[in-house]
Amino acid sequence: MNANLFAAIAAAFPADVSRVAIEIADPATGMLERSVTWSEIESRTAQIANLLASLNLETGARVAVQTEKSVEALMLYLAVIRAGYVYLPLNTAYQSSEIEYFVGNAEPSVFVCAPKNFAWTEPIARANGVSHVFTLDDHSVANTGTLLTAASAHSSTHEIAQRADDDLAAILYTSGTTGRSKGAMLSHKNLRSNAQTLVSYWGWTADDVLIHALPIFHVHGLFVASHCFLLASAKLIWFSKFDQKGVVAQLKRATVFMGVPTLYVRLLAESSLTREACSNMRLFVAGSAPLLIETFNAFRARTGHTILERYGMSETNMLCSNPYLASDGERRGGTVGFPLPEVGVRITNDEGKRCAVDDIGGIEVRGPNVFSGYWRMPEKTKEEFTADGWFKTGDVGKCDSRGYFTIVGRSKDLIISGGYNVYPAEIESYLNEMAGVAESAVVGVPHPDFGEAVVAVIVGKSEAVLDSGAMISALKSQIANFKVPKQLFVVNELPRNAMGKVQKNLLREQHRALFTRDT
Ligand code: MCA
Ligand code: AMP
Repeated sequence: MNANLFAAIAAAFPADVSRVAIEIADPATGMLERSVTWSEIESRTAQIANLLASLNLETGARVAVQTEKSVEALMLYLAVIRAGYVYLPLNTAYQSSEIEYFVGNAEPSVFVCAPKNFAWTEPIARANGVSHVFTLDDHSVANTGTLLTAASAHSSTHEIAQRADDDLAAILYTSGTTGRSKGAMLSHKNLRSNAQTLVSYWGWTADDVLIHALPIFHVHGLFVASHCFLLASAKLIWFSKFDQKGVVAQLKRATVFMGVPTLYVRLLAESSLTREACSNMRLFVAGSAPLLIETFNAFRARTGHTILERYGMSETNMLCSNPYLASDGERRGGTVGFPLPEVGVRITNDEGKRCAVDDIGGIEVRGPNVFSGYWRMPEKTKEEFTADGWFKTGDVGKCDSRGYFTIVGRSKDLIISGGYNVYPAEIESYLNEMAGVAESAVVGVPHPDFGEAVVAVIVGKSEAVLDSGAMISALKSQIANFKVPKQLFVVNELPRNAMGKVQKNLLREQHRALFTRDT
């Protein structure tokens, strides 16, 4: 048997491959612009896979990709898997120092960028030993760029590369509480088993139509959404960018939607979101960040639909989900439901012993969904697994007597803003490097749109005159825009406890109402 994830995808193709697989919508209006059939998925991924094969890359070679969201970029992902190489997606917001790190650390053989970024990313790639640099344009200028030009010279039939369960399929970088990002190594089995579980647990069929409005450089949009549609041979309505008006305009034709909580907050702000608009829908899925109970309740009141909240991580794919079928239980707001079939989830105390019902502890997971380790970081990998093989998520939670899991916090110092992770230590390291800065503390505070927003508190060196606006502008040129603090305060000193540790809880409390009227 070929354990290549693409073999499972190809086996699920519909008998009639002339059927439309993807309809591409104009993000703002929702009007459909063009479509892609299953046979085009087959031929386009084959051509790109043949191009990659012609480059004579070593086994396990990484293909790093930083392009705008487009169906062509999805084809590239599938082609990399198909050809048996390792896909490395990069957030489109990353700046040069971030790209430099990822390329330097992962040592990809191929780098694919947006043409508009070629001038600055190509030198970084070449300096880090990348042999092949291609461009791939976005949705607005589809089918352009050197990647597709080169691929068009190749055959549109391709034999799927033979891969074993544990062979690497993707590396997803996830930041560390201290130090730099770590590459989570995901195998064909990790991705395939999780996708098959979700297709069955969430009741997918070939009649489903999924609105895809998430970015495709993270687990949620790249794996959960895309794999479910592919393995169910369903249909996608493709948005290159989320826009609430455009999405609501297409809801009537769709059956499934997936979003981070910010997308639900924005949908609720749209008056055209009504029961009627959702009358064809069967499932709304939320995850990647906590869904506020207010959002959960407001959505149910407005649409009659109960959002299914689930819980995942780059290292583990999806681990918990509220039930889909009423016979399995109700969907409970504020919880992430039950461990998925075949996935083990437990709560442990500081001594590593299982907690009693309702007791709070660390969330640990094991199963076919769990990654094998961090790329070239064996020590870090060892630290994150227990002696008996469970992965320590860094999330803190509890399990009630009916088996529902609730995430109550995080032991990792992490901010999740609009579904993107921001590690305070990383932002602090940039701030601390700036002229005149003695020290800094970065915290997340409630934000009505993004859930949490990044705020920085700075202490200047004596005599230094700090300009918070200039510091924010400087950060914007260095790091991805979603990581840049929305506000920056200059203070005389940071609050510290008796041990000298900065009391971030006091800073969070002090700035709690910065973006909300709630005091
Ligand atoms: C954009 N901005 C943000 C964010 N996004 N600020 C904070 N947090 C954000 N998430 C800022 C930009 O910096 C910019 O600021 C301004 O908003 C406009 O940028 P733009 O890109 O136009 O914003 P947008 O299109 O409105 O994007 C908001 C968004 C997007 C649609 C909510 O952030 C998004 O798609 N989030 C989803 C992320 C996701 O897929 N996460 C899944 C991770 P300025 O103008 O000052 O420059 S997977 C995961 O977590 C696990 C495994 C799981 O369980 O799924
Ligand atoms: P990432 O590093 O992007 O994979 O983010 C994974 C983290 O997102 C998890 O460790 C959780 O802290 C958080 N997360 C994912 N889903 C949920 C959820 N439904 N509720 C709360 N937090 C979540």
